[in-house]
Amino acid sequence: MGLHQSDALDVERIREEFPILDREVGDGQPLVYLDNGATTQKPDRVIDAIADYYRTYNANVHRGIHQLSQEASIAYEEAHDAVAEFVGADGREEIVFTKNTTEAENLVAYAWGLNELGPGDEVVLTEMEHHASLVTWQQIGEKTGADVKFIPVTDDGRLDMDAAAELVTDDTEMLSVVHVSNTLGTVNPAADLVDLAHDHGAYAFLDGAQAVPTRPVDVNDLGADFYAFSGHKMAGPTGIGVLYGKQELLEEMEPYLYGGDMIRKVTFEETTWNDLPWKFEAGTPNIAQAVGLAEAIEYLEELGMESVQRHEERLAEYALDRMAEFDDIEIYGPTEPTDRGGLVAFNLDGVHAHDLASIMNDHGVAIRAGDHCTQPLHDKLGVAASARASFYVYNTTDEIDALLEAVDDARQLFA
Ligand code: C6P
Repeated sequence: MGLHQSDALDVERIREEFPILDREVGDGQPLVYLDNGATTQKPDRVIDAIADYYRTYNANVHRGIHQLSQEASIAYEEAHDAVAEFVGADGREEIVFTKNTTEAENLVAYAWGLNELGPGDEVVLTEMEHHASLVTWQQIGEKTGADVKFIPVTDDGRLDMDAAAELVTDDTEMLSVVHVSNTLGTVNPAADLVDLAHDHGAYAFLDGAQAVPTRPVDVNDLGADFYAFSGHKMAGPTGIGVLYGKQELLEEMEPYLYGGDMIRKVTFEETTWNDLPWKFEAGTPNIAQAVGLAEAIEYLEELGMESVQRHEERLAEYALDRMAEFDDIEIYGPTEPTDRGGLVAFNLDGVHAHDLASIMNDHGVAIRAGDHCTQPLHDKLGVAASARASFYVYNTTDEIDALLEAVDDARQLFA
């Protein structure tokens, strides 16, 4: 059992592990960091693991027989094992390191979609997809002639599952769904959607960018064919993301990028591919970032992902309750905390989300304002932008109170 493993997270102790939380912003306000959906902060041990790699065993991987290269290669390969175990994959063969979730989406869209799709085929997405998936499949649709359809979002911010059952047909080749919406906070019924895809012979891709950092995820339990997430949203570094793919599918797929390390044998006439996952990891990879991600995973495992999820749910519930006290705050997404992730997007009557974020900033409160890379969803909601507070393991209810104080300030200023 890890140091922190218990029902509730020891937030005071956790905060000490994140050096950035000590800093002040503006004219001396303590930082209240509520922009974790965009990227989370990093604990000392992740920063140290990256520095230790550069200080003591920096070398390229899979290219040298000298000791440093061997040490770096082992750490890089073991990072794949750590990720595989964390998300319940069968082994490192199923874990491809990418730059981020976006690159993982593009990898499947290009390596699979471009080769397999054609006129008459359908790709089904949802109206709450992030641009990383929406724009990517839209482009693949344009290039291949495949139709791209969208499962509608209901007024209470959930997927219309009756419409989903109609939209997914035997012509559907891929169902790509966000596991936890970065705007509505909705936790989608991922396993049911995977089953729906499989009932029609389609593959299922889950975008887990907001899910893996905040709750236990087991790709085998979900049955997903592909699953993607980013290291930087889970206390790890930027520059590293993960594509999980079922081994047999990755074996069949063409590579996405060509070059060094992804090959087995090259002649002037032809090339054969390396084993998984290296077949999809061309060129010098993000070694330091892989080391940092493995450390972040160990850290989260010590906290316990069930405890992380409960903490997120408690904060979301508190924020929803507090915001519900005010008639001039419109909340997007499910208003009950069930099946909801730890983020709340909202608008204050008469105040543009950017102005609100700017007033928050004056209070030392960091939130995101804009369309959160879900423009079509915002169109559907009838707003150009929203403000979004998103929580992580170090956030407290006091910080949500600070957010509400800043909202009050904005209310007075714009009254
Ligand atoms: N959402 C947010 O503030 P990248 O940028 O590739 O690491 O992740 C893309 C991505 C894909 N899917 C979902 C559900 C996401 O939330 C994100 C990233 C950030 O909401 C930046 S737009």
